[in-house]
Amino acid sequence: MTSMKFPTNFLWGAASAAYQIEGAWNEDGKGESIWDRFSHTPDHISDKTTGDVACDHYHRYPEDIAIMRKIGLKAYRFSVAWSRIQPTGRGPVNLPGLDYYDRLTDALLAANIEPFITLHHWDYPQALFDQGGWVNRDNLAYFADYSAIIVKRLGDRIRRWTTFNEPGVIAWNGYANAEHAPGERDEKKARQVIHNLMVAHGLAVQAIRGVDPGLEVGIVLSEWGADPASDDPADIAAANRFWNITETAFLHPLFTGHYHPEMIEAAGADLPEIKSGDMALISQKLDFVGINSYSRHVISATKGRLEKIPGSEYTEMGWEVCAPAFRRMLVKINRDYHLPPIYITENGSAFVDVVTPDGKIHDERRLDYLRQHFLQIRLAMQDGVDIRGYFVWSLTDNFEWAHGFTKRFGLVRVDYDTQQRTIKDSGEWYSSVIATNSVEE
Ligand code: IFM
Repeated sequence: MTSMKFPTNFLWGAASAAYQIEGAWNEDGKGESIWDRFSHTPDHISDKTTGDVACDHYHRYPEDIAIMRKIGLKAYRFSVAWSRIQPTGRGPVNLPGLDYYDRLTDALLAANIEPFITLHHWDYPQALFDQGGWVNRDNLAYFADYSAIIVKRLGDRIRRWTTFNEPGVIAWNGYANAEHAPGERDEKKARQVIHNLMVAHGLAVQAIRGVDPGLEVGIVLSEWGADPASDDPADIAAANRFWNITETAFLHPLFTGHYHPEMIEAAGADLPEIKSGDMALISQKLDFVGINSYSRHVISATKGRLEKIPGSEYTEMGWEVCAPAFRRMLVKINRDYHLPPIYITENGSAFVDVVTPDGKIHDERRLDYLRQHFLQIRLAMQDGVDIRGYFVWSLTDNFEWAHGFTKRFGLVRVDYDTQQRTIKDSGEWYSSVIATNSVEE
């Protein structure tokens, strides 16, 4: 068996997000977020659970960091819950909330694990939503104010900063199809939210650099490949159109300074209001970009996006396992947009896990998913894509948004009754990948 070696400084990590793991939803002065409100409202979450306790990471982070250390993680990506810092999304700082992230940061550094921070991973303060949320342009500057507060406190210890996680999901799932908080169904609003999030990103980049110009700043985008269903020119054209309208909706404005003409055409009368100066703000130079990717889209000219490809394997999320598409997508976005260094900020898979009588979780399918994707990343690097690190989604099983606790993505199993953590086989295997800095082919 041969193995593929990774560069010495490759940053192997795992990722998480505040609402999905922290719990402590109303402790130490934290304000309500739209996800608190959404999960507390009947019929929004498939298993009728909430993130009130989740993995209780807020209290158990020392134990979780000990697990990270055991696995050998070099970096840990986490997000900050805005309403812990400013309970209503603006105004005075809630010091106990800020202190929590300070302790978390110090504990990570003490374990020799680099903290990699996301300023906003969907848990928007409810009070700001009540004032119009991301649709209201007047609210955008609050995100920059909040960002500056965190940077002032943690910027001396955290080097890499990202503004938003997957802004497309905030806009479409939150404002257009009501699958996520805040549960709106208005496509026109969603299009304005897309633009406003980009403006808020630009303001936050300025705010972060205003505090410390030496920090590295980026954003995290969800990018899935878009493959044609066949070689038929009509399918190829449909896949290209899908790509230009959805998958590059953020890459295009961020890295070219304008929206893709096909996206503008698709928006029609729902085109968002764009003010003078917005596009320059949006397309400020970034130090890196975070890419989250799990699968690919397959597009047919006649049937649209195909749900099932015969012969393909699917995860519990209903997402096709297709690692070669990961490499193709990375090569394409890098070629088309001349990207700065890339971190794979999320990649992973949900499968049903079985605890065997020996107490172990032999999650071969997750392990194999990771192995295949690591190899494709390495090949993409050989193709010339500058990939500096990789974060498995996720360190632990956690609250998978509208699916509640029914989908398990973790390298580490969480028993939600006892909060007991068990490293799965995939976690043990990841540990050996990190230790040898290589993956067997
Ligand atoms: O759990 C989510 C995460 O919060 C954002 N990216 C996709 C993951 C899996 O659905």
